[in-house]
Amino acid sequence: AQGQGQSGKARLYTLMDTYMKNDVLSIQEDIVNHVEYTLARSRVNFDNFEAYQATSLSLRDRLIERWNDTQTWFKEKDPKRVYYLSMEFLMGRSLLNTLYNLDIKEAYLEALAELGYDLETLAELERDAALGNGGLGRLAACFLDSMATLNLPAWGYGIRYQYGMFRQTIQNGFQHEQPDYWLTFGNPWEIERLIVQYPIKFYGHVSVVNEEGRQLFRWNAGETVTAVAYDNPIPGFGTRNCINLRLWAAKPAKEFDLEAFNTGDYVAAILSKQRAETLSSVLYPDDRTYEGKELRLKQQHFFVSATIQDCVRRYRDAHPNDWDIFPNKVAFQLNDTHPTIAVAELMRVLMDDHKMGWTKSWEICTKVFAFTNHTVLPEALERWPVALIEKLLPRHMQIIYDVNWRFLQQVRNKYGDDWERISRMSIIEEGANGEKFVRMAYLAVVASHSVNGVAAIHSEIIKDTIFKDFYDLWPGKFQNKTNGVTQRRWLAFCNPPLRNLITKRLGNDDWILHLDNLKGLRAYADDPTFQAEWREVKHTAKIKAAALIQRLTGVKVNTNAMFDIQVKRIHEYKRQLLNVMGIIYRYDQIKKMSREQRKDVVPRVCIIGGKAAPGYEMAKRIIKLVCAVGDKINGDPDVGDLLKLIFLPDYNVSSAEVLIPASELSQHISTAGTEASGTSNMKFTMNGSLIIGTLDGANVEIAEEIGDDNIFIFGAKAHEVPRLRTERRNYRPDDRFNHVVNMIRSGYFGWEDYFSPVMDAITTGGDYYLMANDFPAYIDMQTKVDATYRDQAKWTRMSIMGTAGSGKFSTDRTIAEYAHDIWHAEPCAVPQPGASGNGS
Ligand code: GPQ
Repeated sequence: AQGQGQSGKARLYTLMDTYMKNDVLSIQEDIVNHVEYTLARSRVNFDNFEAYQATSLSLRDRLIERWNDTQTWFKEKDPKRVYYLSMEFLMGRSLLNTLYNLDIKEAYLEALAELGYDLETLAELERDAALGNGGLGRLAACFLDSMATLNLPAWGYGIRYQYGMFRQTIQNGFQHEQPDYWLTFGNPWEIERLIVQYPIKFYGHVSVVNEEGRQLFRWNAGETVTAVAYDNPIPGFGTRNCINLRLWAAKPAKEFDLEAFNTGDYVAAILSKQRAETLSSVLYPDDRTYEGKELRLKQQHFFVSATIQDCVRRYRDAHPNDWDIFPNKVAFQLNDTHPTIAVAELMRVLMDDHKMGWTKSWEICTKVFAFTNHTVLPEALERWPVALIEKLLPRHMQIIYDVNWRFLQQVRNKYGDDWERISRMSIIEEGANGEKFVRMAYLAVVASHSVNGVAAIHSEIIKDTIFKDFYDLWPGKFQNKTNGVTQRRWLAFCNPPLRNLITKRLGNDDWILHLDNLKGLRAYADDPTFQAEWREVKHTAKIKAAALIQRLTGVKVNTNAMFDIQVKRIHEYKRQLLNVMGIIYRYDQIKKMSREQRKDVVPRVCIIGGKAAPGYEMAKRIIKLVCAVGDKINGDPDVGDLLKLIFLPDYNVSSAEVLIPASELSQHISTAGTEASGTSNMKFTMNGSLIIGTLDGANVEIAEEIGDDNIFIFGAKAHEVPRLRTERRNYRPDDRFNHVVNMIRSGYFGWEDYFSPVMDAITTGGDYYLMANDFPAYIDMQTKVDATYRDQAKWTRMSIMGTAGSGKFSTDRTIAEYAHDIWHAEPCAVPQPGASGNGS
């Protein structure tokens, strides 16, 4: 009877009130309807994978309701929008995250159980969405969760790669890369928007035309591809808001090349169009090394151009012919330099497509762009050859030259004819052999109103080093935004026993939205009952991780040993080598002990995991070294359960969700000044793992928050590193270090020829990452770790204090700071259904 007699809009709004129901029966109906009508399988006979698909599709329906309501609401309220531009979004799985964020996990669990399906089993069937390499991509994913949860009118924009991060297998101790064709069985979470399409231009040439007495530049492209939108709903926690991650896929352009058509080569004409799809097909698996590949630049322009067109279109729908308030309605955050071509693209759109003058266009640009830097490693800084940009994006190259010319005028006005400074600061770098490059980071700094680093120490370092001249010129542009992680995925959802224990002790689960509340646990840090429960929770997680280890490696580990974990991309600066060398030293010590002495050894399971970029030889050798040392130790009856070394293959978001809760000690041991922030350090701390680490990245702030006594800090400080590097020549390494080097060199673990470049790098090769320098402090600190572990009451206290002190490291805090200090954006919360008539 409800809504009877209504028609048109009124009737529609009434119908909108009948949202999908979340009782067990309705959920079951929705699932089996998808089995039958979407998957076209029989509703009385479907396997686990079909059950996973149908379950996900039924959840997607629920997400779509929220998505539609949210986007309708945003449209009506017209708040300032935030666009997070990133080449990478390392999302992982969505099933459990959606169930938890929508707070319908229990109902689904029961609904599925009654139908004869186990939710956990189904969840395991989902492929990770691994559209990212590591920290930078995972940060973007955590940001989306917090932006949705904080009700910000924000969207993510990126690329829908068909091949995500490669799958790593270990064969005979060597890394092998397998393609990750993650879409093989479809992706139930995305919404294909075939009507949201934009043309993306490449190559060709620029001509000047006169129109209405003005010079206009016209870019006649040589190649056009189409960008098609795929929307991925991102639900917030404890809110109805559901934001969007829009990923672009390349398709052939609609317009066919009639000339080729007419010459009779019809098939060839069509086949050449199919090549457009390769543009968005594969994620570059190199972490922090700039490669300079043309396809990579194409990918950058492809997703940026589609995004700028989409955002400008959205703005103009709301504000036709009024550019003045564009900066009040739009903010673009550049996730590292990868999307920096957006600066030239927006200038081009404003000047060439919308006939705006330079000054006004530039003013708009400098108000809407903000830039985040994620590394100071020189090999990561993008420098595109001018010749390449000129060929691929001729109009953009002109614009970049113009930007640079005007910028250098400004520098000259301030500093006079200081040619050295001018050439240092130039966006165009002139190489020794006359080759010219565009320094993308400088373009990003010049065009942005805000430049930030990702941890306090890192934000200081960029002001003193890579951006020093820019900081002198514009001190007010620079800020810090310390990274965070979402405590939903990384504590509440991946570690239910800990979630329950914390909630029980704090009396409520408000901490899932207000992580600072965890400090309430400090009062119980010494409480023996609470400590016992805390250890029990850890042990439960260790059992789960041990099962994963056994499944992936065949090795059975003792869950009463200390779980010591280092998982992250393999890179020399992260110093997995320091970890292995420490393990070799430990092994050698144990070997030399009497039976009696061995009784005092604290048993350890050392776990190292991470991928090496396929072309990074040194990193691959380090993986082989870990495996070779592991083989030796794990098969040695003298050692038994006292020490194990596991290389865990294919480290990814899903295995992190199992390993991090199980960790008791985790290693964050980069050479001080090299790790911009690190984010797994935050996840480990939240989950009660103690850190052994250097004063680098966010470790510095973690130590501040949890207290110096609750973390094992060792090694050179960032400000000492430059001097220590110059002193390498005369440095006499400690005997213990030399001994370990000799063991490796002499073939104790086999493969001595293969390992010799690794040993050369840290000895005769100059030891850039200061392995020899930090090794003694590292093993001494490991001795202290063992002593502390023997005192379980003390250890547990430190563990609790870590979790209790990790409130700062929520991306909710990080995102609130970005919104306030950089984006000047306000929350825009969708009313709950019924609250105010569905936003009608
Ligand atoms: N990071 Cl430049 C990446 O994961 N990939 C990259 O290409 C660059 C940086 C990391 C960085 O190494 C970590 O220290 C940060 O915690 C992370 O970005 C997020 O800021």
